[in-house]
Amino acid sequence: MDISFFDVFSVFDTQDTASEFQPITAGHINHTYAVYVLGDKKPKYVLQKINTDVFQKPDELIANIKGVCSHIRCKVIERGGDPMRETLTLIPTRDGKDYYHSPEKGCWRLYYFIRDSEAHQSADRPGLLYEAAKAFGNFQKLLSDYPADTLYETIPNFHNTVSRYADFLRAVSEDRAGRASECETEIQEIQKYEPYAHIIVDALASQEIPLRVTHNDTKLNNIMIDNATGKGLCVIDLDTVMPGSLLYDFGDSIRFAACNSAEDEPDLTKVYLRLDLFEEYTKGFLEGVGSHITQKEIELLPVSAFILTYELVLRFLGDYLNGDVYFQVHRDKHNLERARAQLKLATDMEGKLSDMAEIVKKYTEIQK
Ligand code: GN1
Ligand code: MG
Repeated sequence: MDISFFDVFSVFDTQDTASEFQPITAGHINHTYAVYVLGDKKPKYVLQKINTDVFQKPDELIANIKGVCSHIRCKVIERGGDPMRETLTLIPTRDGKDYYHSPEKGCWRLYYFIRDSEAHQSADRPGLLYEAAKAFGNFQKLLSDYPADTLYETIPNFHNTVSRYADFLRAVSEDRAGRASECETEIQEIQKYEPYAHIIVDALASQEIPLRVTHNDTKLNNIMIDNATGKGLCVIDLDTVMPGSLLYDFGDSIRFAACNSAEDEPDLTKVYLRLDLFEEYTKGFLEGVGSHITQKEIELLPVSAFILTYELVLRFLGDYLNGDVYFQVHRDKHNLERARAQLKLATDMEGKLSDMAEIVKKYTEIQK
C-alpha cells in the first residue's frame, strides 16, 4: 500500500506544512525520514515508522523514551543547557497521543530534528570519536540514577550473547532459506568462539558487574554532533534503552567506530580494528563516565569489543540463514557480507586484546 507521508505528518500537532520527506537510510530496523517544511531549508522534524515486528509493544517503547528524555531534559535544564538540542522531543498527535497508530498505515512517531547537527557514519575527522565517546559516557552518567525497574524490556535478551548463540544454532539447523552450506567455514569459526558468549552474561548473573540503564545501540551514527562546536550533542535512537551492562555500550561503539571500514565492507582486507581509534574512544568514554565504572567493568572493556562484534556476527549470519527477515537488506547477500566483515573484525580484535588492555590501563591510570 502507498502511504502518503503528508497524510501521516498532518496527524501530528504542528503548525507547519511539510514540503519534502527525505529517507535516512542508515538504520536497519525502522524507516526514517527527515521532514522539510515550507519556508525552511533545513530539516525540521524526523518522522519514523516503527518496525512493530521488532518492537512489538510500541506503548512500552514510547513510555521508555518519554521517561528517559524527560529525565535527561531536567538535567540539561539544571546545568543551563538547551533541552531542544540535547535530548529528543516527541511531538504528540492532534488528539494528544504520543504516537500515531493506524491498522493500514502502521505505527509512526515524530521528533524534532536536532538543528545544526549531523550524524556521522565513520570517524571522518580527528577528534570526532573522542567527542562521541565523551557524550556516550556522559549519557550513561546522566541515566545512572534513572529508576531502572520502571523501564520496559523492549526486546528481551537483546544482548544476551548466550541466547543469541542458541538462536544462531537454531537458524543453522533449520536452514530455512537453504543457505547453510554456503557458510560452512563461517559457521565453524563461529563455534570456536562460543566460550566468549558467556563472559558478560555470567558477570552480570554473579553480580560481579552491575546492571545499569544502558543505550544498547551505541553506533557512532546514533549521536548527533554539533556542526558548530564538533561536540557530541544528543544521543538518539533510544528504542533499546533498557537495563543492561555498560560493556554493551562500550563494546558496540568500538565495533562500529574503531573499525577501519564500514560495517558491511565486502573487501575483508580493509576490515580491522584501528588501535589509534580504540585509544581515542577509550580516552573519551572514561572521561565521560568518570567514576561511574567499576574495576571489573574496566577489566572487561577490551573483551567487550570482541563480544559485541561476535554477537552481531551471530545475528547477521542467523538472519541470512533465516532468509533476511530481521535486518533491512539493500543488496543480494547483504547480511552474509555484514556477517563476514564482523567476523573478520572480531578475529582481528581477538589478536589485539592485550594491546587494548594496555590502552585501557593507560587511561585508567591517568583518571586516578
Ligand atoms: C540495528 O537500526 P539500527 O541500525 O540502529 C540493531 C542493532 C545492531 C545494528 C547493526 C533493534 O540498529 O542491534 O547493532 O542494527 N537494532 C535492533 O548495525 O536490532
Ligand atoms: Mg538503532
